[in-house]
Amino acid sequence: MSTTSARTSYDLERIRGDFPLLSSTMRGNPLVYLDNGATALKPDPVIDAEVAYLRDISANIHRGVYELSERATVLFDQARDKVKRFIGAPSDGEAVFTKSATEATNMVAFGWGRKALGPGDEILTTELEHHANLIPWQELARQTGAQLRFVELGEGGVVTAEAVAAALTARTRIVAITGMSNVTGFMPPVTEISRLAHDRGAVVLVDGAQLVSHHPVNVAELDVDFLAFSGHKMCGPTGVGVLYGRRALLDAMDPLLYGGDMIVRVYRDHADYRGAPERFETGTPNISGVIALGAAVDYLEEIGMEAIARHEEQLLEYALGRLDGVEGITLYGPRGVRRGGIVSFNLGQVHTHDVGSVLDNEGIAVRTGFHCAQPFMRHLGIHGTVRASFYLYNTRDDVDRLVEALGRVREVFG
Ligand code: C6P
Repeated sequence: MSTTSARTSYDLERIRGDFPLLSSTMRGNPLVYLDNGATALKPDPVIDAEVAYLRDISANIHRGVYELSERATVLFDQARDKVKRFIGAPSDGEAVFTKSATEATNMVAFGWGRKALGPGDEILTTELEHHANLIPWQELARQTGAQLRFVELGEGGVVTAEAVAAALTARTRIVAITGMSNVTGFMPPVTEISRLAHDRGAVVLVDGAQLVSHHPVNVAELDVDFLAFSGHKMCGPTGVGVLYGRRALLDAMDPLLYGGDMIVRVYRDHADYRGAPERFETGTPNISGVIALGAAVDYLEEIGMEAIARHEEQLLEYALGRLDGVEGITLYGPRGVRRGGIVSFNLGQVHTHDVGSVLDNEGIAVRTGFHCAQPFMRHLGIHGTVRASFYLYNTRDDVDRLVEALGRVREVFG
């Protein structure tokens, strides 16, 4: 098996051994999983942590005085500490468990935005965004009379600090921007953007759904006010996500849901609420998912996010080199800028779903279509792309299999 670097001690073979699905076959071929942008495969330690809770603990948190409930509470709280450490949350920052990155952006749009925005205020975003970081802002603008504005994109969908500076105004209340495009892997200069936004008195929300799983993230260094991400894209389970927020902002924010576990005292006609994060986590949370997310953090940290990012960078370079040589291919996304391990392309006039079907016949899983990013597709003047997205366990052999299979697409569709 090829590794992407002889210089690092990145043990690709061992890593691959941790993921049971990587030894499976699909349509009679060894699986090549290149849909990590949609969700990541899960390693044994994550699966084991979730199963161990379900089998050996099963109790609810924060409610019982008996041992099983205490064990569940300890593991749940430990998972929050791990997540906070993973993203470098400063002491005045909090990590709220949500069901997804989508829920996290909605919580900010409606919990914070409805109170903070009024007619004439501006929400600044980009056409690069996943719908999860666009539609909540469209809806917020509709409900508050605020205006949704867009940063002008550069060649290949680049967002520059200069373009953000040009779009910011004295009425900008929030800049909602992706940390990494799910279509091209492009990573906007978030630290500079935060500085520019803060200078104008705007807050910054970064959609970290792709960024957090693939790159070291430190919210204090990025100086962001909110960060939304999902557990399932970082080797954790589905149904659990995170909203990081500065405490002062979270304290000023309304929850989306109301009920048990978020309260201090309840009277007939009103209740006193707890502070963040509990105020935003009413009802029984996804306890097994949160605990397994904690295990995913441990797993990624043991390998090292720097090492994972380097591995993917090298793999991307290799993939771009190989794909550049495929006849009839159009590759999207900027070159020579910071990019995560995602490649989007079209092959001649062949429909993306047809490409995906041929690849599937070869055991290769990719995503096809508009990737929940229709405005960006429109910007590119296309209906969709074929997307191969890499993660810590992908190899050069995977890229070679992809390139080979694209040859089959050409044979089938001419
Ligand atoms: N993108 C993809 O294939 P959820 O579904 O809430 O876990 O994540 C939403 C989301 C938000 N932002 C970005 C940048 C994303 O990529 C995603 C999820 C998947 O690209 C599924 S549509």
